[in-house]
Amino acid sequence: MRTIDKIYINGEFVTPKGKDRFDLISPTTNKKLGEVVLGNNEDTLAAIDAAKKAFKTFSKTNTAERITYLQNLQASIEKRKQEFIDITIEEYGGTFQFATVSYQYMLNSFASAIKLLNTYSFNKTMGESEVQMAPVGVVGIIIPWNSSNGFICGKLATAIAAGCTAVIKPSEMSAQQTQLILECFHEAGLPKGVFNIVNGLGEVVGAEISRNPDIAKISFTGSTVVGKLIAKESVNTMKRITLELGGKSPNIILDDADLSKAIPMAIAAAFMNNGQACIAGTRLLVPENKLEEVKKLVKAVVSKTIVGDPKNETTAVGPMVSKKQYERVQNYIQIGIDEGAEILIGGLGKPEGLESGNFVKPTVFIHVNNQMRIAREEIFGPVLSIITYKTEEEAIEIANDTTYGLQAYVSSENEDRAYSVASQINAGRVQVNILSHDPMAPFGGFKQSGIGREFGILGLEAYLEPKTLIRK
Ligand code: TXE
Repeated sequence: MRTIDKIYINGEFVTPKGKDRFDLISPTTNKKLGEVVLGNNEDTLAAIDAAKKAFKTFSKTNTAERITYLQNLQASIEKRKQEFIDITIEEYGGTFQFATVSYQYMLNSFASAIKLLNTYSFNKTMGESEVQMAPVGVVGIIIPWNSSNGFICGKLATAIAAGCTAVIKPSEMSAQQTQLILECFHEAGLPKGVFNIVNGLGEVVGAEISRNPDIAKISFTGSTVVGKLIAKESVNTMKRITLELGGKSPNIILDDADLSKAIPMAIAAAFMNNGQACIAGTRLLVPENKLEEVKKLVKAVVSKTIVGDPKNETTAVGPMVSKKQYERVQNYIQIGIDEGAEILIGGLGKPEGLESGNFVKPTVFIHVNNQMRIAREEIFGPVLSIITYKTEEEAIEIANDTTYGLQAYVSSENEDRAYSVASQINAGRVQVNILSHDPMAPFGGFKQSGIGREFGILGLEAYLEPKTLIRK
């Protein structure tokens, strides 16, 4: 049993003024792992004040200094790889495979921020004028539980590259993961107040960050519902906002695709991170005349998908993060049944022998139409809907018939054709015959999947304000 009873303000681990506690529960066993003491409003104000003071000097640092800080942060996490993997598995229920990828993502976030800084010019000439790209100010970073430290690194690396200071509010469910990264970052020797971390509830700590006039920008990853609340609150003080929200990503299998490659990739895209991924490919669009073949292959791949203890290196799908998330996914499976979709494999209840954790049977629905709730709403669990189409045009229409637009996938043996289809999909990123991530390219959503982009030059510029200097 472990109690996380410190938050991080102005370069020090301090006892929060808040007294409320939140239980940390293992998703694999549902046994209590420990507790976290939740910060309150006063704690949040203290963190914002520290970040505001630090901004005065940190905003004046030059590129070389910021590169050194980023290198130090990166080095601080390099030494503790195994601990990051272990804690992601224990506290979040991420599989060993996911925890390993997630750790690499953390390192890559710093590497790509350093790479950007090596070429980016904060002084530009536009027209007859000089344009200075100035750091926007104190940034509020609000993140969820589904890749906690990955999100902290991605957002903090960019904030620091831009010369901003930050107040970070992770999910209360990720307190042990937060504690580990804090111990590392503390050793990196950054000036006091450059980053501050307050554990706490969204409606307390997150809400204060959203309304506080000293926060200039918010970078948020989470649900569309909370993204809208943050956007409404932020507009009162004209904060800049980057919102990375939900998705209902289509995966178009074109009629010339090699199904022996495309289907295993589709299952991996749907069930990645136990299905708790904003980019999960949850709508599989297949040519009507290939349905029988697709059904056979999907059944074969899913029945071999190993569900179970996330520690096991071969496990592909671990438990849902919480009982609440398990129930949410069960509820959606019931909705699918009630709507008249048919279960090809999986279904309600827990897999045999895994009753003690929040395990869900990886579930695939057929006979889904795109108007059903299981095809329109983000489930955030290992649930895939197969939808058939007759023509390429219809496939594109179905793909785009969604309120979301974060990611899409296309499979075809003909790259040019796949590219042409990809270019007609309204999504921030389309993966053609691959599952990958490019930390130098922008990432973010069309429509209700968010506002703005992270990563690459556009991601960096979201933390900068252009200042035009017109001289005689
Ligand atoms: O996310 P929330 P939850 C989706 C997914 C999931 C559902 C609920 O469908 O089932 O959201 O998950 C903070 N002001 N995604 O409830 O609530 C909160 O404390 C300011 C998609 O965990 O969006 C946490 O730190 N902040 C997603 C963060 O917002 C507030 C990832 C995200 O929590 C707040 C996770 C408020 N009023 C869930 N209320 C993705 N796109 O990857 C809460 N928060």
